[in-house]
Amino acid sequence: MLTPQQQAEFETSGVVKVRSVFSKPEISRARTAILARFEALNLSRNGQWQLDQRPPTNWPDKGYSAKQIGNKIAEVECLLNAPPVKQITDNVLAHSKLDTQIFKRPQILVTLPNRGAWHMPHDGWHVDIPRLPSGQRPGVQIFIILSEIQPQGGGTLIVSGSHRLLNNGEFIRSRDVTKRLPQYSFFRKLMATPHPAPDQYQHTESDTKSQADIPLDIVELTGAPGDLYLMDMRALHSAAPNASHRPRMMATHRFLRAETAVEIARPS
Ligand SMILES: O=C(O)CCC(=O)C(=O)O
Repeated sequence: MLTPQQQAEFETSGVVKVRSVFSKPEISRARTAILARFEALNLSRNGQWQLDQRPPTNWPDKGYSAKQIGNKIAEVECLLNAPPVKQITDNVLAHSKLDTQIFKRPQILVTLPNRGAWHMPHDGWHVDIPRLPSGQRPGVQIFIILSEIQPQGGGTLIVSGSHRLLNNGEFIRSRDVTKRLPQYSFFRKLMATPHPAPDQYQHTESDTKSQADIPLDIVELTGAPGDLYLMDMRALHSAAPNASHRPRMMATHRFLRAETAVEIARPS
């Protein structure tokens, strides 16, 4: 499924986009099932959003709580279990046996429109697993786009290149990865408070090349329904405001190597 160029990009950046992985009917089934969950909150009807009466919320309020919607949706699980996803994960995880206990099921990522202009978040940057002594790629996270997402439309943000930092043969807890990254100026700027205004937010070349010539950049997950992104689970990432007029709809799942789960359970 991944071309040699996509594989090379994934190695270097820790994130790569694969277009048109799913058909319109496959995506439509998942969208309809998700929208049905929002009906009970009076936010959708007959498979369409009904947001006219609802004022936009202030970021980071996504407009509902994840508990109200739940994550157990067969039509979404069906996408994440589909053969192309298996081929891609096998490809980048060298056919490793996977753990299914730590991350049991996919997650729905919906952000209803937020009030005001888009801004780069300064908090909320995180990784979902520790850095591990083996330094192996621990797993990959798949993001599937379920509705058109334009720039500043709520797509997840990922720091490309960040998966190659702090692989020192040490066990570093997830929250300590976030605390340690600001030793590099790129992350100091990214997480600074107060944060620069969006038009002043710029990384210089020296910021992006600060560590062993590893290029760092922010990748915003945008695209068309059916597109997929693959992220190395060591990459720093964050949710982002949705400054558009339509809900951001994505589904995600984390594919963790079984060996990683063992390493997490018994850090050396
Ligand atoms: O895009 C989002 O809402 C956040 C995604 C995220 O942080 C994650 O998957 O860990």
